[in-house]
Amino acid sequence: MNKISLIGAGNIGTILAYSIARKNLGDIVLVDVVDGLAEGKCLDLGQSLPIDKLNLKILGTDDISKIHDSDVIIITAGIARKPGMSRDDLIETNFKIMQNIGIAIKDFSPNSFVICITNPLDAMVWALKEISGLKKNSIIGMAGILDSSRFKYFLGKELNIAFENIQTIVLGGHGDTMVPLLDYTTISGIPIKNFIDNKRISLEKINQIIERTRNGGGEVVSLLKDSSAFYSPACSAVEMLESYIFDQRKILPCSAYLQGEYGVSDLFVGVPVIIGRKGIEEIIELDLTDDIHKEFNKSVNSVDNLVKKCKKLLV
Ligand code: TXD
Repeated sequence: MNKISLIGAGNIGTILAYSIARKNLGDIVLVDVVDGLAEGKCLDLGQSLPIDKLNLKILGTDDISKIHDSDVIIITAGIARKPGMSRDDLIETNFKIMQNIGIAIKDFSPNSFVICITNPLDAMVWALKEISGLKKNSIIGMAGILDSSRFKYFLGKELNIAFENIQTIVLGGHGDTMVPLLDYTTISGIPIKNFIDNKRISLEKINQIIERTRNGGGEVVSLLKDSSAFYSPACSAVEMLESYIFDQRKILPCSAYLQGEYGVSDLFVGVPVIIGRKGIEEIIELDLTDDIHKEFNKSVNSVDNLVKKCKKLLV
């Protein structure tokens, strides 16, 4: 069985542990700094195993050294947004947490495939790579699958078409500057342009959906008040996890370390990648129109500004 360590036993970590157990994806180590939190949740989760005839090993602990020799590590440790907060407001607190975790990965589990979820995502995954020393194909950020799924959800509801028929990609940083790609949006292989030309949906409505996608996280936070989204982020990370452990080689929009691709260097930015058992096996470069490239570059700049803050915190 794969060893899957989850660092952070909060909202997303809990759904991750439950989903991984139900899918029997591997033995689970759940880590949290709050006394008894991971232990209590794992005791309860363990007691559900006999009901579904599952026999995986589950350990809840506050001792991060238990992540040793993990096949996969998924990180949700950190504070989440409250209403009125931007993802960027989390940077100082969550950077310090990434520092501690990066050192632990380096010391106890340097050969893992690491999926970071903690916000501000593109900056936190950059910090983790910097501190842990992981190779660029072994560390990735989860955001684009969630953002693309939000776009598919709103579009599917508007068109009254099955979500599974909608293909799309969201590029760029995980924030208000993310770039949903209409040119690469199809419904059962039919370009979305056909639906606009046939007046099944207006461009104005699509732009409203793009805006709602950009604010998708904030909309949930404003309703929940003291937490942010957790079901859809957890499901997004599980899709990445399965592509890795089963060597599915799926093309997925994820935050990956770029070294010249899309004209970007030394930053993690949301782009289409192939995830297989070797980790990030390929970064796929798309042709972008000048307008979209401008939007993409704006998003890259917002990531770069956050990474600059991390570089100052590093010293
Ligand atoms: O698409 C995306 N990437 C985003 C990510 C989607 C939604 C949420 N996004 C971010 O994920 C969110 O802004 C947070 O930064 C993380 C985790 O969100 P979650 O909702 O799970 O936060 P919680 O419920 O506050 O859980 C965080 C847990 C909490 O139990 C802390 O005690 C624990 O992290 N924590 C730690 N665990 C281990 N080690 C350390 N150092 C640590 N510090 C805090």
